[in-house]
Amino acid sequence: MGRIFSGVQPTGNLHLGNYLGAIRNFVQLQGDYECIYCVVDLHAITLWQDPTKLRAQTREIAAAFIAAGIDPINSIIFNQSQVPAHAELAWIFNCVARMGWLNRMTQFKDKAGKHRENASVGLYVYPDLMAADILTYKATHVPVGEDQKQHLELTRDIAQKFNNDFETDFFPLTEPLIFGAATRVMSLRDGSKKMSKSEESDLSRINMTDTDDEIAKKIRKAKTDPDPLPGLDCLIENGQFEPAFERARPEAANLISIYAALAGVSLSAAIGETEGQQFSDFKRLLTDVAVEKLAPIGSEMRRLQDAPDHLDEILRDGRQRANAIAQPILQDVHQIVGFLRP
Ligand code: AQP
Repeated sequence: MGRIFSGVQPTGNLHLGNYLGAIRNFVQLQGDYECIYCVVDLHAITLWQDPTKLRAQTREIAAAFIAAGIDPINSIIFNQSQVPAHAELAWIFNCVARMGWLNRMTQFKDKAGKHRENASVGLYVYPDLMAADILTYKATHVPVGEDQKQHLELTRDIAQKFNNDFETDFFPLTEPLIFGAATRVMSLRDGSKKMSKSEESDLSRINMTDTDDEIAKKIRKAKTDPDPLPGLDCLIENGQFEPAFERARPEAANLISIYAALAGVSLSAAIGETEGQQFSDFKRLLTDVAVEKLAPIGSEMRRLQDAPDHLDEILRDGRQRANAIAQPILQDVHQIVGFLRP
């Protein structure tokens, strides 16, 4: 049985993109893999976080995992800072990864923007910590959204270089698992930008804890174009959108993908159902399915967050189980690198 590792940052505003691109897939993979799901609080502080909010946001992600259907008995749920192996292995990987590799990371460029000199060093070496998260457990597969593909490639480069440098085959070359009808959910206000927790406008995203009315309002206000919904000629053979169509009508492509993903149908089935509709009608359909699928998760999240002691107990149990896997692997790494054990 392969081993899955993946994480979500407790940076607030958990949204539909995080759910469709990642968390929903985490749920599906249980049973076929040994699953380790982490609230990556060390990653969160690469951008400043208010300490009180960080604690609440950490519990929010744990609640989302459970509310979405991750079983904390079979899968491991914990927060990253409680397993020291992540930070220790990240340091070793800081010494394996090359500056040139990190300079190519688009997420750093996007997040640091014009203020590169002012960005934290942590934000720059974020991908090394992500490689450590995964390889601390020798995970074989990592379910992520499309935006994390480049970091997964870097994880493989780090594993390969470590193995070459120390003439070993210790670390696996981890495979990304990017699947589902919405691997890259875009902003509701601008179809060229990804839906994101840090986007200022709350209208740009559907949060997992939004009420039915908020979901309906955000979909009603979502940006569209003047044309009716497209027919099947906007798809290519593999069932994906024609790139030229996506470039010309990014908002239409995004809303149809969200509808297909939430309704659990293929893009071609969604298009077959909605071809020629006006956006006003389609938005009603989309609202119904979004409320039907998301409202129960949101209300279960709120219920769980009202019992923080129970969530903390789950995280404590997860931490012990995660440590039990990570520590022996880290000891082997110490041995390979040549650290003296007293
Ligand atoms: N828009 C998205 N569409 C599909 N998948 C997405 N993910 C994030 N945004 C989308 C996936 O969600 C998982 C957890 O993401 P994260 O918490 O580590 O942070 P992120 O990738 O930086 O996502 P955000 O939500 O956009 O946060 P900010 O605004 O802080 O950058 C990952 O598997 C990610 O691929």
